[in-house]
Order: sequence, then structure tokens, then C-alpha cells
Amino acid sequence: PVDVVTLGESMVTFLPTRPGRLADVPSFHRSIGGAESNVACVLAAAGHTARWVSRVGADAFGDHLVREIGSYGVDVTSVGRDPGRPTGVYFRTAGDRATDAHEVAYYRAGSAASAMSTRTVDLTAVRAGRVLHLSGITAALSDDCLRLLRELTAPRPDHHRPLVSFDVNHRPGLWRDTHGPHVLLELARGADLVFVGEDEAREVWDVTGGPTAIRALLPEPRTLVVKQGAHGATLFEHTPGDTVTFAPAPTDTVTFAPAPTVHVAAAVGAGDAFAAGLLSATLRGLPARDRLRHGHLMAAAALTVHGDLATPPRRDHADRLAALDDAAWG
Ligand code: KDG
Repeated sequence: PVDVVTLGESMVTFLPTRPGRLADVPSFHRSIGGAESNVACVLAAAGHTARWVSRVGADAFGDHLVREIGSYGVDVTSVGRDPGRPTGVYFRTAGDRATDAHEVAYYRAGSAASAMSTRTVDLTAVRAGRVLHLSGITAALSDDCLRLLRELTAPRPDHHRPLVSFDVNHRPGLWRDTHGPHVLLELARGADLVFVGEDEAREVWDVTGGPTAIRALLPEPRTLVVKQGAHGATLFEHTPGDTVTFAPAPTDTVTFAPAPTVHVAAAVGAGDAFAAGLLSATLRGLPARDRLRHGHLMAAAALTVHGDLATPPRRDHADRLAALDDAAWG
């Protein structure tokens, strides 16, 4: 099987050619965005087989997205084209890691991807990987998209289910109602591996008390990764051999890995790169500390560029960096 399948909306992205507010900047540079296709692109660039499943319009922007994402080596053969709905577009300014103050303007309501559903997406292609990576963004796009995510995160006792990876990716500007926090928690509880930011968990679920408090809220996933920005990340994992008891903390192994210090050009895309690095190391069976370090290395590459996607370090190079002793990692 393919290593990783991701499913989600991608958009043509317009980035200002110079700093300033969206109201003021005179021109934009065209790029591509979309959390789940970003993960697929980084994984493909890192030498994995990756497939991105989605829907785009039968329009020029759809052509552009499919071609660009395909150019990373991602399998785009399961991307559907919709003659009746457009490809999503968005504009954003660069944020930085410290303040994360950026503006986003989405033009994606009624997009081709918002019509993804259990009928319009090839579920066999979606479930064909060792890992299926999803995010909370999709849940906010439409009722059909939410039903699709519920189907993909539901238990399948008699059928193969890939390892389901879920990045909470709370986008407050996308939710049309107040169900976001509840829905995101429900979906995260159905996944095997969950990514969430410490600040994000505070914002969406009002959890204060750091990673341990977040794990107490989310004891079900075998692996929970709490991203703590420039500080590092903490990984909780049910101890091998333990059946899932739905009991918090006691059966967990807890690993913290500090993040390297980098000069941040733009934080957008860093979370996706982190997920890709961690998934890559998971597929390779690496221990928790190294999985976190590979996440940090991919994120560091993304943080130092303005667009969502950076060229990741080659695998042998990343392995050497991940193997540096603790003093080098701070
Ligand atoms: O993680 C980066 C994404 O936020 C960006 O590419 C756009 O997918 C996107 C979204 O919906 O915000």
C-alpha cells in the first residue's frame, strides 16, 4: 500500500509581495495551500509514497493545484473534478511564530472540496494507505464533509482501518456554528494519532494546565502529540502491550523534545511539516524522541520560508541531525 493518504481541501493561495495589511498591499504572489496536501507534499519530498484525495473545480485553478501538488511526487489520481463548483482561493499575510498575527481571507464557501462526501470521494482509495491523515479543517467545510470525517474516524471492527492521524487544526473563521469544539473533540477521540497545539487546545476547549491536562481530556488516541510552539512538543503514548483502557495518564509513556531555535519567516505550514516529519518517523518505526525530532526538523525548514512548503532535509541528513546529543537540542 501507499504509505500515507491525506484528504482535505487545497486552495490557490495569494501572498502579498510586500508586508502590510490585506487592505493595503498592491499585489500578490500565487502559491498553493491546504494543510493536508502540505503534509502529502512534505512526505513525498522526504521519500515516502503519498496520495492526496480531494475535489477541485474543473477550472484553471484546479489544474494549477493538481499539477503543483503532483509535481512533489504526490499521487493525485484520486482528486475529483467538479464542473459545477469552483476551486477555493485564499489570501493571507505572513504571520510570525511569536505573535501569529496574520490576516486570512477565504473564498471557499461552496467550493468543489466542500462537496466532498462519502458518495463523491473514492473511499477505497482513501483507506488504501498505511496511514490516513485528516484534519479538523475538513469538518468545518460542510455537513457532508463532517459526515465523511465521521465515517473515516469510526471504528471498523471487521475491516482494515489504516492508522488514522488527525490534526485538530482549529480555524475559527471557518466554523459557521458553535459546534466546532464539540465536533473536533469527537473526531480526535476516534483517531489513533492526534496533533494539537497547546494554545489551540486552550482556545478551542478552554483547557489550561498544559499537555497533561490535554491528555486527560483526550485519553483515547494511542498517541497524542501536544505542540508547544518554540518550546518543543510532548508525545503521550499508551505503553506497548496495553489495551486501550480509557484511563488517563497511568499507562502512558510521556516524551518531551525541545524545538531548535530558528529565525521565523512565516509560521504557516510549520504544523503540517511537523506532522509530516513525525509521520515519516512513525512509518520508519523510530522511537518517540526521534519521531518528535523529525517533526521539529521538518517544521524548522517550513518556518524559515514565507510559503507553506520548504524543501525538507534529506533523510540521511535529518537522521544525523536527529541523532545529535541532547545538548545540541537544547
Ligand atoms: O496549515 C496551513 C493551512 O492553514 C493553509 O495552507 C490553509 O488549509 C488551509 C486552511 O484551511 O487554513
